[in-house]
Amino acid sequence: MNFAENLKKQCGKEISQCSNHELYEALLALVQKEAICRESREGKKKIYYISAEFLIGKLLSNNLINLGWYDEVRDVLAANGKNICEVEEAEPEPSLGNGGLGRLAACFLDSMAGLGLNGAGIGLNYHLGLFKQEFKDELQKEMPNPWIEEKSWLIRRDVSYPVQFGRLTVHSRLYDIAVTGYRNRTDWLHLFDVESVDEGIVGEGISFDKDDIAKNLTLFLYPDDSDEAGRKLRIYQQYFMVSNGAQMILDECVKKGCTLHDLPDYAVIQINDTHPSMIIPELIRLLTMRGIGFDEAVEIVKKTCAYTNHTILAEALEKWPIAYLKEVVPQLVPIIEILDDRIRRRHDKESVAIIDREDRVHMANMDIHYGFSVNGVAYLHTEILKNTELKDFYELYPEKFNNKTNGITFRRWLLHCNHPLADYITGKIGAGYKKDVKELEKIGKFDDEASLRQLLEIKHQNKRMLKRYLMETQGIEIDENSIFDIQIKRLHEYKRQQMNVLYVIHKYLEIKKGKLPTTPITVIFGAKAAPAYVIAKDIIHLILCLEKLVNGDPKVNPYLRVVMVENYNVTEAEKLIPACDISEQISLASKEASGTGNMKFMLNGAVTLGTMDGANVEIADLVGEENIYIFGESSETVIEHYEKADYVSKDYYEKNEDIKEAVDFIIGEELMKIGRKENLQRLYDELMNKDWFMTLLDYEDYARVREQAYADYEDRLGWAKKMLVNISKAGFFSSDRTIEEYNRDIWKLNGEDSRKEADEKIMK
Ligand code: 26V
Repeated sequence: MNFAENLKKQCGKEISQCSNHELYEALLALVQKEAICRESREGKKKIYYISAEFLIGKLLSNNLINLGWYDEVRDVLAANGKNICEVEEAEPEPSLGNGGLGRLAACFLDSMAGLGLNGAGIGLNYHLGLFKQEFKDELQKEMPNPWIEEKSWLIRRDVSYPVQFGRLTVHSRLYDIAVTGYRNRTDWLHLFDVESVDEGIVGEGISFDKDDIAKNLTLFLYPDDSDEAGRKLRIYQQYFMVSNGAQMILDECVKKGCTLHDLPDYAVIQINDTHPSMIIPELIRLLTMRGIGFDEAVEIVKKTCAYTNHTILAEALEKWPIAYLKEVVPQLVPIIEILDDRIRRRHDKESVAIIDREDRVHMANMDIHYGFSVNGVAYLHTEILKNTELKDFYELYPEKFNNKTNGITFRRWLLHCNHPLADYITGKIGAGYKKDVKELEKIGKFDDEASLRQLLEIKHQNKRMLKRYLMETQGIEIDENSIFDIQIKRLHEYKRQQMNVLYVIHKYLEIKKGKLPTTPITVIFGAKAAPAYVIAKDIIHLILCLEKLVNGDPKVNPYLRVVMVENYNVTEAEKLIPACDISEQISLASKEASGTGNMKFMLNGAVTLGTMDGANVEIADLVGEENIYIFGESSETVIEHYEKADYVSKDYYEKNEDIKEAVDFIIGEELMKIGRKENLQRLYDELMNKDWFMTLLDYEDYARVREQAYADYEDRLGWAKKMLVNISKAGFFSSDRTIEEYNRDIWKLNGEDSRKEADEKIMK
């Protein structure tokens, strides 16, 4: 039976008679069947990637690409008067992550399966995910984000484990999502859930009874942790994830013949940030319950667990009060105390203790002592960990530290999201780069005028598509002939959206005074702020007020527009990134561990405007200074300012007229008319009196370099050359490369064998 007949049979009627939603569900069923056929039980050792977040995005198109079905499905649909893009729209996006950390986990699963590695993801099935962002009265409102429909990618399994919290025992339910490898095997993402979860307890917005654990355990991702009940709920969620994960891992290994004494030959567990860190004491507990002596259990766990650090922000490193743990997971406390005691006996530095003097458990410290590997996520980040943040640990265990620069899957971030560019590249250099990204560099040779003009035309086409999308979905009008200058990422002061805003205010004032930009500029933001992060929400308020002011001013809006996209998520990113000219990566140097959006933009032909931070450092190194706009103080200087505590934002305000004018504008008449005094004044005060992430320190250089980028944009062919260099050098940032490095240095699975097996299976 050919594919069209198959699809028709699945639909139960003519394809042309189906709604897009019916077609989506029929395709989902066919993909799922095929994915299950490609499952492989081969491979002795397995990598378990355990993470509180998997920001997987919509799955239909990606699965079609990975199975090699995409073109056929598109053509069959088209032959029946249907458009694959419209069918894609019918799929809800699972919102199982906050940002970079969760998206990275999703890219890694794609690469693991694509490389034929025996691997799995372990996480939680949050029913309402991360909140849905709505704007009302220029403010962020948080709403539930239900994404699970009757037919979904979740496969309900006959697997359940008991998980004990003090006197309460809950029984889990496992759901699996297939991770189709690009022309390779299927791996699984295991998401644990409880059946007692009750969406009915959600009240106004995303409020709910935080104490009713059986009903709320897997309701939301990262519930608001600004109060004690919220923080405890996070511990409940984390323990629920790791206890299920640990029980499943031990069961799977035993089934394959593992005696538990040899667990490290069967399993390696990658701990994604500290959210899953309790898997260390939990595994020790389970091993001892199964008859292994305590000392041996500790040694086994040490050889099985590896930890990835994703942030150097002190406030983001988890430290749980031991009192909370005593209440939620009393069975782990004696184990953690022994682990701490053993460290305290051997090392007298307070900085490496697990339980500190205030009785808080430092989760990262436990990971470092009781795991065999510690990695950062970009060159500079790992160096800062070794030399500054985790210096005392690096001195103890230099052999454990290693760098794994992040990557992104090119299947989603090029082949799926930018068909025109992918087709262009394939036309020039063939399809080899899809499997071996090193080949992408060959595109760099096509720098003749005709080729560069084609590249510009592709960008223009993507800008027109974005224009249409924003008009249809959010009623926003933009000019496709303007420069698209984009900053999309979680809202955080260290990422410095506020610095971008100050520049926009400056531009607005210049235009009002009659100094017009040669090419109009569209500045696009997309960001969610944590519900309890007050200043971040004030920054959103400022952006929304500015959007209203600028876009509503007929003297200004032909030259400048501000857009804040609502509910920024993976799907929005897939539309925004291919249309971008300038990629804003402007974090305070030393603060952004890596960034991965920077890589996605580069791959899609945007030019970076950024600081020497995170993976921007590697991007700069690869493309050369001609093809990137770098500004701002170095990480060394910034770290020195913190050490000496000598940064005073007011000095910069007083020294520079443009800064003064822009900062004053925040509480000036025009914005006050639109916005709320409380929010704008608070933000103004923050910038004037604290500015912890040194916005004003870098502003002058930022504005200068941004002007330079806009000036250079006027030479379109010169700009296209920069785009080309960026695309051609992006191969290094494939997550296939990252995962190969994890496997080579940390996991040490026998990838070749399982790849061969998978290939043979698919051939059959
Ligand atoms: C967590 C929190 C929690 C509470 C208060 C503020 C705060 C700020 C930051 C975080 C970060 C959590 C970890 C994270 O998402 N890290 C991101 O990981 C990406 C993948 O490695 C990396 O590209 C980003 O640079 C890094 O920020």
